[in-house]
This record gives sequence, C-alpha cells and structure tokens, in this order.
Amino acid sequence: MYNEHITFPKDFVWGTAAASYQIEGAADTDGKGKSIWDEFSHIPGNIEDGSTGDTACDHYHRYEEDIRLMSMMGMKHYRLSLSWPRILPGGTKSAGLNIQGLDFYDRLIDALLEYDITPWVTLFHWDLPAALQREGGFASRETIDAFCDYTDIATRRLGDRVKNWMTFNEPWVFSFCGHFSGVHAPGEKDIRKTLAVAHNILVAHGKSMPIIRENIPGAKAGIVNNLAWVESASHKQEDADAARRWDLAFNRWFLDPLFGREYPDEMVKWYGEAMPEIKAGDFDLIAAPADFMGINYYTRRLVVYDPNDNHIKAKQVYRTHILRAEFEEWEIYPEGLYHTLIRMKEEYGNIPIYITENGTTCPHEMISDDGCVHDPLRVEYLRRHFAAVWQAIQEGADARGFFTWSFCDNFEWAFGFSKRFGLVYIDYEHNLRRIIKDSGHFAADVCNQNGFAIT
Ligand code: IFM
Repeated sequence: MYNEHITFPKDFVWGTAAASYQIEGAADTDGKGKSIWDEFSHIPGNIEDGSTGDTACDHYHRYEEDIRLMSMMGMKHYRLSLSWPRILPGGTKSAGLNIQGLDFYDRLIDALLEYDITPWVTLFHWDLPAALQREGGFASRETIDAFCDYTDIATRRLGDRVKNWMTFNEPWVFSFCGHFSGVHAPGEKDIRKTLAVAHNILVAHGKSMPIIRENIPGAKAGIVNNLAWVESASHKQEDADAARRWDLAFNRWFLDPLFGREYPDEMVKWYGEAMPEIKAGDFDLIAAPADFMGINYYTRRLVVYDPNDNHIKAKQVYRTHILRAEFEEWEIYPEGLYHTLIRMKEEYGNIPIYITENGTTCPHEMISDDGCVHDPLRVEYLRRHFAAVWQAIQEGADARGFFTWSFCDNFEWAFGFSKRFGLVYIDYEHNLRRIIKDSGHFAADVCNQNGFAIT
C-alpha cells in the first residue's frame, strides 16, 4: 500500500456554487419582478414534484447563516448568480430599477467578504425577467441591449468588491432546453428560436465584456459553458457521424465562435433555413477576449445514430455496467473532464479554465440515525473529478479552480426538489435546516489542504 498526496498549484481556487432561482426564494419580496422560471414552475405539469422556487432554500433571508456555514467549511470562494428581475423587475432600465434588489446583493457580497470568501458573480443563470420574454426574450435582439444595461447597473454597484464575473451560465441549456425540448422555461419548442436565442446570448456576452472591464478596472470576466465529452458508442460509421454532430452542436457551436472561428460549417449546413440572423460584426463581438472560461462538466455522452431524432439524428445510450449517478442516468466519467481540459489546451489556446460546476446527485439521500448525511457516492465522484483535473494540470492544462455544484441542495429546475446536488443537506421537512454532508466535509478538507491523499 502506498500513500501519496495530490497537491494542487498554489492559489488554486476552491469553492462551491449556486444560482439565484435555485436557492434564494423570496420570489415576490422587496419589489422583485417575475422571472420566466417563476411563471414556468407555476404551470402544472412542468416540474416533476409540483414544486416551485417560491421559497427554495430561503437563502434571501438566511444568507448569513449560509455564509457562516461556508466559512466553517473553510470555503474561500463562492460562485453565485444575480437575479435580473430582482434588480430590474420589468427587465429594462426604462422600466425602473429596484434598489432593494441591489441592496440585497450588496449585503450578500459584504457578508461574503466579511468571512473572507471571494465572490464570483454570474449575471445570467436562466431567470430572465418575464416582462422581457413577453417581448420575445433572447430570441429578440433588443434583449441584448437590455442585458448590457443590466450588466452596467450590476457591475457599477458591485464592482468595487466583485472582481470575478461570468456573463452567462450554460448557453446551450438555456437555449436548447428552454426553446427546443421545452423542458425548461420558457417552454418553447422551435429550432429557429433556439438558434436565435443561442446566437443572441453569445452576442450579448461579447457586448457586455467591455462594459464589465470599463466599470471595473482589473476585473476578470468570461462565460460559462457546459461541455460534455462525446464518444461514439460503436465503431459504425453512422454512430461516429452522430457523435461528431453531437460534439458540434453541443460543444463546438459555442466554443468555436467564442474563439473567433464562427459556427462550424457542417452544422450551419445542417441547420439550413433555421439559421439565425447574423449581423455584420457579430462574430467579432462574440470573440471578445476573455480572461477565462468556466466549464461545467458532469458526464460523458455515448452517442448512436437515431433516425427519429428531430435535431441531429443522434441519441445518447446508457450502459448498465458502468458506475453512474442516479440523475438522468449520468455516467460517472471523470476521464471526460480530463479530456475536455486537454482539448481546451490543444484546440482552444489553453485559456485559463475554472471548473465552475461539477457534482452529482445520489440515490436515497437522507438524514441517518446519527444525525449525519452519508453520501459516499458523491465523495467518490468528487475525489475522481478532482484527481482528473490534477492530472490535466500535470499535462499542461491551465485549470485554475474548482467550484463544486452545489453549496446546498436546491431547486433542480424541472426536477424540483427531487434531486439533491448539495454538499449541505437542506431538510425541506424541518424548517429548511442545514446539515453538512460527508461530501461537504470531504470537499472542505480538500480545500483546506489544497489536495488530498490517495491511498
Ligand atoms: O443545477 C444545475 C445548474 O443550475 C446548471 N448546471 C447543471 C446543474 C445540475 O443539473
């Protein structure tokens, strides 16, 4: 038996992450406007367990307790998102600013800093003001301007204390799940709109980057993409082609234009008539230089050809013998994170990367008789993904930080509260009390030691 310690580079950033609609609650409090998720979650049938984010973890009122917990765990960084309609209830500057909303984020940021926790702020984690959706949402180019105004307001107010900014979280999920499969807000099913939304989000990202930089000298800014490692499930040519299309549509559709390469030709031809309007100069805007990219990585996609699929004629397959998390049959495949980081190094200029999300649900999580929450699968999942990042760093990938998803259990979108991703358990039955899970203690140890022992 040997005992070795994996040590991460000095200054490696360890933290946890969460998002406004998933944890804040206070849906109608202190002047907040409605978001598309407030409306979507209230439509019967949209959320698996019939829940809404009206109260969620009540972080709006319990943020101090949450930050104390983070601090007790030794977490030094926290990735949060702002709720756009809490700040601009009608979506636009002209519809009016809600000072109380900004005041909340002021208090939140101050409390983090008091506990020596560095805030990393995402401007858009899907809770678009409902008023903007009524005008076409991100399918309309006017929303790009509204986003820039919102960016300006948020960065002016918080920029003296927040230096790390992310424009959008997971453009793929927002555009495709919200506008193609319709399982997320706003619940549309239209490929033209989907591609327009994806394009306009990228343009909004590019247009807002200089605003962030102008308002905050020394700011670090970037976008967060959810990347999957895609492989063909067989050696058959049709499966290999399907896997290539999956990679193009899921990963490269976003990465290529962000890195100045426009959209991949093969997919442009594939989408044909459904392609969005691209204005002169859009690609230059999208490729605005970024300080880093956030990567949310959860699993590998094993893909086969599927003639019935109405998008790219491809579908994901699941193998039964491999280690998997319960959630959506997500395979536990840390090698995919390693490969993704190496790919960013080799194909996308080795931009500094932060793993802005990684984590898992576990089946049958509960409070044990000893009052603790034992989640060995999550501990194992995290250990393997931390190790994958470490390995990629040894091989030259510029990975600089890791935010575990999520700080606490929360509203998991269309699954409601039925899926738990937290390092901290939320007891929804008993006053939302918080209990640090075994995985929370493990992540805390890794953060405090900047690594862990492998035995
Ligand atoms: O909870 C989500 C998060 O909001 C975005 N990335 C994936 C997580 C788990 O599904």
